Amino acid sequence: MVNLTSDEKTAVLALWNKVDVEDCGGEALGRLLVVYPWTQRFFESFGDLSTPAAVFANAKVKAHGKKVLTSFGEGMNHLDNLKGTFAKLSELHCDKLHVDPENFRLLGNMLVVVMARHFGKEFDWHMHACFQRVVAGVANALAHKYH
Ligand code: HNI
Repeated sequence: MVNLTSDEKTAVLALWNKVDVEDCGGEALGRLLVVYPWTQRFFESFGDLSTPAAVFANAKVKAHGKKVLTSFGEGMNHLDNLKGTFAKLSELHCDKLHVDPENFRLLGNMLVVVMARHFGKEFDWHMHACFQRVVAGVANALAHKYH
């Protein structure tokens, strides 16, 4: 559940529909790996992540960022049922991938930064507040099945 009015949901979705998931996904995941370098340990198979330039040029980072944001986008269409939407992925990240759920929050923060950079003034304080609630809701949903 994300606490947004129906007008806010409409506005957030309208902005989301302009997001290029490949571009923004690669940038958000890339920023996560650069700003919080300990997150690189989940992506040892991705090859060279040794410098910011290497991270942002890495095709596997781009491809995985696209996958993650595409999945995030599914959540955008189910803002009233995020826990159900992300239940299977929550189990996967917990049981198989062993990703600490704090990382979902860190990635959410990076996504907010990327949205602000891409949309500039269109990403105003109100949109920012709404979007912050969305990323927190997705992070909660992904953490929900952890035990
Ligand atoms: Ni995440 C795989 C969605 C955050 C580490 N992740 C996936 C897949 C999806 C996905 C979809 C592919 C699943 C499959 O193969 O069936 N991840 C999401 C979403 C978020 C998220 C929606 C948050 C918005 N994942 C994170 C974070 C990390 C993370 C923050 C670690 C820092 N994810 C992984 C790893 C894999 C993964 C590792 C497996 C990658 C691979 O292909 O080997």
